[in-house]
Amino acid sequence: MAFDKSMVIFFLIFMAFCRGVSMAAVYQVGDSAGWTSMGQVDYQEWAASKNFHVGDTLVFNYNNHFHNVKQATQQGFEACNATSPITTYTNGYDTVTLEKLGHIYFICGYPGHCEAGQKIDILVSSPTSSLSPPPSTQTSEPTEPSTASSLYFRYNLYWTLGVLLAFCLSGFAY
Ligand SMILES: [Cu+2]
Repeated sequence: MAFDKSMVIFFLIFMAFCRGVSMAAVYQVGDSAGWTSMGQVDYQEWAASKNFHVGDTLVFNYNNHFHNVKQATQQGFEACNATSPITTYTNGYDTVTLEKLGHIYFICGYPGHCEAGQKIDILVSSPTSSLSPPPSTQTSEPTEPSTASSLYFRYNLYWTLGVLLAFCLSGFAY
């Protein structure tokens, strides 16, 4: 069973790596409308329609004569207070990589823009593994598995590895 356990661990690392490489997404905030105060985009609705994960990238596309991007605290976000931002971006085409789980808040620092709705609350969640069966439940089963079930488990593991490998490779193809 030790061999199987090490395989499982390898597997989880492999999967995390694979997902990290092939599943990282780039989102242009507000899609084609970009980062604007003109009311074309409901940023809360936009954010709610996405699933953000660690490693994903946000792109803020805007005219930097009229807007900027300030990463705010939750209080700053709620009060539209841009006086003490965590980070300020002013390029007009700013990319922000989501580095940790939880909420990350952005507002526009120009007067009235945040109040007009140019603010966004991004919730970064951990990826849900929809493809793999949970290997931990199998390994935590009582000891003394019969030879048959052990063989079956190992066979299953290789099969799953093959499927995942194919999945990852197909991910790279896009
Ligand atoms: Cu603005």
